Amino acid sequence: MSAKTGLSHKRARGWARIEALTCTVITGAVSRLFASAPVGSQPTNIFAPVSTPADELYHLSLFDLSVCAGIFIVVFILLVYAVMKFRRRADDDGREPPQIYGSDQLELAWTVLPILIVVVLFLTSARVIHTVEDAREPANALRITVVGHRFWWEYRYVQYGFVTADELHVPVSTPRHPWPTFLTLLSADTDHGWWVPRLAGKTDVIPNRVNHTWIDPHRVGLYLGQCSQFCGTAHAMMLIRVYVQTRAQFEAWLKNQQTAAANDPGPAVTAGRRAFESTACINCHTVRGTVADGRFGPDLTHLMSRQTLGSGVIPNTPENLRRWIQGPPAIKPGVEMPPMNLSSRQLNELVAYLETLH
Ligand code: HEC
Ligand SMILES: [Cu+2]
Repeated sequence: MSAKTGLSHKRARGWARIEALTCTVITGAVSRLFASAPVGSQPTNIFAPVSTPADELYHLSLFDLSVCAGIFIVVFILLVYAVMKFRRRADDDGREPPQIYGSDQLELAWTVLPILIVVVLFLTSARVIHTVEDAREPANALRITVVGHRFWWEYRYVQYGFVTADELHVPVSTPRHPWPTFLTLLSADTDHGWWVPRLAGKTDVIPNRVNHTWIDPHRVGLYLGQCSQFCGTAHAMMLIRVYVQTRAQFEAWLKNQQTAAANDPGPAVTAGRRAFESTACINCHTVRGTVADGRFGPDLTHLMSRQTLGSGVIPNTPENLRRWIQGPPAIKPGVEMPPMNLSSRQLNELVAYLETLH
């Protein structure tokens, strides 16, 4: 075998390997995207919007992606063509090829075309920003004030006079029965970001600044999100849960939230309530209808109506509740609630009391 054919064999094998690798990467990514759970059931999938602002962003990003893909394909084909056609040949004479300067046509093409593309991208983005930011708030809109805290979310239902935490409940909003939710976002301490990908884009939550966003979820379900601005140690555990309910479900939930705390008699519960009211819990937590009126931590009036504890970190079960009160940092490192050093009996009583807060 001559040296020359040996070289071209090697080159062919190299190409085959690159080709195989590219294929694996692309098919891997595509099957990742489509193979797992059906798109509709993925609670954070940015490619499955269920609310107008998220839908606008989705279509804009598809447009931007296809423009970029078009540019990529054209440039890549030209590049491959140039590499193949002008590669060094065996009979090359080693002299410098002719040098060409100044083609008005070429220079115009590669100046004007990119400018046009950028103008189109700018205008389409501006249109989406206008649709999302300047939407008129209808008179029947549900208005909620969101307050970001390190590392949990406070939700104030201003029209209904109650406060809850971590799990946002909103009604479904259909074209025939629109009932959108308009959010006013404030921060109690540092920068946070409210982001539920299937409902809307990110909105920064900044101290001393009032920001706004809105959602109109078309489909009932649970949609998940995440604080999107690094805000401290437990930032990654500052999760967001949005429960989109039918009108009837939502109204029943509203009615329950508006009531004061349950006052269940029974010796274990009474002892637990006394333990709660005589420890530092009440400096940080509110339970409406009791002396507890702290605002530093989540409102616990209807703690049992929540499915999770610690801003979506663990399921709300009696056992987890006990573990949480015993030592929150063991579950959520960096959390702002200190371990309370309670005796085992006090813990049991406290949990028995909290379990009555439906
Ligand atoms: C120094 C203030 C402070 C004290 C004292 C305190 N907590 Fe907390 N608590 C917090 C904060 C802040 C959170 C939110 C933690 C997070 O999710 O990041 C919290 C969260 C909780 C939660 C979870 C609520 C939810 O919706 O996820 C429960 C339950 C709870 N505290 C109960 C208690 C009990 C019971 C006591 C008294 C034994 C107590 N806390 C004392 C600040 C406090
Ligand atoms: Cu945060």
